[in-house]
Amino acid sequence: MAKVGIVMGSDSDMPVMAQAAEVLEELGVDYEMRIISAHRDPEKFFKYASEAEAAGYKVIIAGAGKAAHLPGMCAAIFPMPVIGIPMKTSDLGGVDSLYSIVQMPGGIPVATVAINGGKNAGILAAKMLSISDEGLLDRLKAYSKKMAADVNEKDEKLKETGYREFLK
Ligand code: RP5
Repeated sequence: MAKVGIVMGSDSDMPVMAQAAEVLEELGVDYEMRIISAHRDPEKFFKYASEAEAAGYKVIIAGAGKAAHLPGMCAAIFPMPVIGIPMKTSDLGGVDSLYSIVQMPGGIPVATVAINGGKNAGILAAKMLSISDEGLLDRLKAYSKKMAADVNEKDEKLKETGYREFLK
């Protein structure tokens, strides 16, 4: 049963939402991905959010752009954590999406990541689930160690070669 629901307002959000899916796969977390627009198909959206707990989701990652109401409306209905991803937009650069998602009224939080922050949304969802999953916590620790090793490897290479060779 998928523990994370990944939902986006449009297929144009897919490249960013795929980053969340990829990191969840890497960490061995099951997810289910859907395209459901709160604005264009509100009835379907309401059904999705109302049935999400019974479907077994423990966290929802919701991404939207412009007047980005999808994450906030998920949080209004779903009783467990909702992570919001603001999409970069062509007219206002994603600040429109960011403000729409992050400025929730008291009582209905959305854990908002950076504009186009799909990867961090996936990691944050995994961290939430790791509170009650020791195996996942171990995989997250290994993921962090690998990141440190990767950056150290680059630093060693830079020290060895100098920046001109490094850039080649
Ligand atoms: C939102 O409107 C979507 O999340 C998307 O980011 C934005 C634009 O949608 P499209 O016009 O690209 O379908 O609902």
